[in-house]
Amino acid sequence: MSHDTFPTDRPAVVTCGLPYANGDLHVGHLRTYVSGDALARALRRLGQRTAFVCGSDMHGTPIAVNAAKEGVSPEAFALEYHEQYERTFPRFNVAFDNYGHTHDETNTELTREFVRSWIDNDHVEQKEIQVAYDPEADQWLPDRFVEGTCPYCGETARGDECDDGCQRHLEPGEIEEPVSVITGNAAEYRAREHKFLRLSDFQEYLQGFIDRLEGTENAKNQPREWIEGELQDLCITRDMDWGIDYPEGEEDLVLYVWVDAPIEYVASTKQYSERVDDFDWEAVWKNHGTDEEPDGGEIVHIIGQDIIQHHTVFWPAMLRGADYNEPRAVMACGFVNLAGKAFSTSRNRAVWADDYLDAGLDPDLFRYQIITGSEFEADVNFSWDALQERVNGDLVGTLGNFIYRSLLFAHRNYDGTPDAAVSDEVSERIEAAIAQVEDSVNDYSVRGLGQAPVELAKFGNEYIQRHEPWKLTDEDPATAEQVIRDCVQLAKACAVLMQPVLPGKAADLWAQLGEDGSVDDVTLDAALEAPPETFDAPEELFERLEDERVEALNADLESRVEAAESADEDDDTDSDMDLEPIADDRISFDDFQALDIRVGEILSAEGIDGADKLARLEVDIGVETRQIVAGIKQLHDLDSLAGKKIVVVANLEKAELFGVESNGMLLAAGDEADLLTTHGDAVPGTKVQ
Ligand code: B3M
Ligand code: ZN
Repeated sequence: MSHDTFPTDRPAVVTCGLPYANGDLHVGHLRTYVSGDALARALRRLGQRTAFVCGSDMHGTPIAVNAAKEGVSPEAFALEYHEQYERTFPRFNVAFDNYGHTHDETNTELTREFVRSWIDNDHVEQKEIQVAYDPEADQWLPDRFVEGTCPYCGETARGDECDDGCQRHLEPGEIEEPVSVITGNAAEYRAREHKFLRLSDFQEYLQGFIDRLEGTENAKNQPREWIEGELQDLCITRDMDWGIDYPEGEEDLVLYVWVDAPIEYVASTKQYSERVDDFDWEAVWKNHGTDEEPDGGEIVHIIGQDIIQHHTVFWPAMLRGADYNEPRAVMACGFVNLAGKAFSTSRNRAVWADDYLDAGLDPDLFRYQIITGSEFEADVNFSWDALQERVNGDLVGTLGNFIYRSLLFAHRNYDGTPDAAVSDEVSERIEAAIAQVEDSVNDYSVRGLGQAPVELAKFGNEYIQRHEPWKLTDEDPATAEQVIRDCVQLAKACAVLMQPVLPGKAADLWAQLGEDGSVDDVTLDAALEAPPETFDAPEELFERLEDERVEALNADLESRVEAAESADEDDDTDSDMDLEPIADDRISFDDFQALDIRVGEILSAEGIDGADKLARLEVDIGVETRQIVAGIKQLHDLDSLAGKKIVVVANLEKAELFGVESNGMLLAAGDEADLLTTHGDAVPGTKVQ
């Protein structure tokens, strides 16, 4: 089945992955929220009835652990962050129709109903499994209370996910060599009864589902491997106090956080439809189709790429098992880096949401930069320099410049919109821009939503330049009127088209045009409707971000990072005791000689999309150029690596990492991957011995 093109006559729900109520938000976290907001707004501009909902994720082990550290209850701890997020999102013009949380009554009730339906539909079974246990703390160790080795890839992993390695979800009992994070002792495995959602019941259904699913390529393709393989049952209960109690009697069990979290998408929609007259949550969420092909409203999930499995395997099975509709699309975004390197909240290497706002910067500037900085699926870089480039180029130089010069000319010479008809050329160009927005929505490209108005303004600037109306006011007043009439129409079209990504600025422009009502309420056709006859003198919509300002913002960030790093180094000197002992086994000189170690020079380095840590390097090792994959993506500014000398093991067996061949290994020291280099003039290819 293929879906009807947007807009459809069915209600839509757009959701964003729920933030864990577990810490301050930085601008990297905001990518999915501003993108979801832009998509929801664009759907409405297309005339699609759309609810945009989200909520805070209040449960799970990280919150329980952090609350305990602060000596407060998990509920009080999580509520404080929930309230903070509720205040922060609107300040970035992220306008949820409803923002709830997973611990509220609506979600608690609905979650229990879901579980009861699974039980009634015979999808739940009880099994004895091995669960990690800390005998000293006398406590079960669910999820992040235990760390160990991933059975699939051998990386260090936490109890329920291998977030440093293969990114797989891990079931209780799977992690090898388990260690308790409470005492640091080796954990024991003990037998325990738990409840499972039998995912194998949904195997065939999920295969059909994944063929119907729309969204980004990563979300459509990555799950195939899981869905086509044997589906493991999902353990839906945990030995914990904090969470939603398992509904049927078992008092010492709560539901796994990933059970109640996505159900909040439904609960939040329900809360919204209880507040308004014209939105029926059941029309969207309940299944109005068949068992094999559920149907209802249009559900679009916007998430980070690390939770694709949860949204394309577990969640559709959970919905199907309770006779609910299925997602139409899942959009999964790449990582956000800060000036080429990963955000690190522990090192304070972050631009916090409040830092951005406290700097007095307009939220729309950030929205535009992060949305147009790359395709949604790819990694994107945030930096003050990148922001400056977008603001001074696209927003001030193109969009703002075109609108201001057009409206100023119109106001001065005609007191508003000149009395003439819009030319065919301009109305066709506006129609093309409208089509670009419609296509971007249907292609799930939020980037296209940001580009459409700026490209239209670029056309406008060329159009003005081509006709030079300032020369015509005396010589050929009719043509001058015609040209300016076109420009005012283009400016109005820009207001309508920029509303999804730049909603605050679109509202300002709407007011400058003397329009009644709100640009939030119009559809794309308004781009072709006549602007008011008169309007006041315009004001510049955007201000340049000056170099001094950017330098100050950069200096601020750098000093913060340096302060955190030197605190870290102090810690390191204290922890000499942590150094690993020298290996007992001595190797022979011949063994060492067997290694072919060479000086190399990095020619280029780029992150591997979809891989958290991996980068692909082209390295000149004298005799040839090698492609090497290394886990340095988050640890180095990849753009600055070209030209650096490194040391490479050249005769290591080839390996394939994330589908990319690695032909050699670079040498680096420690957790920060401090790259080994040379200090003299050894040229690439020189043997290290
Ligand atoms: N709270 C955050 C994450 O894993 C998690 C998302 C829940 S979405 C239903 O990215
Ligand atoms: Zn793994």
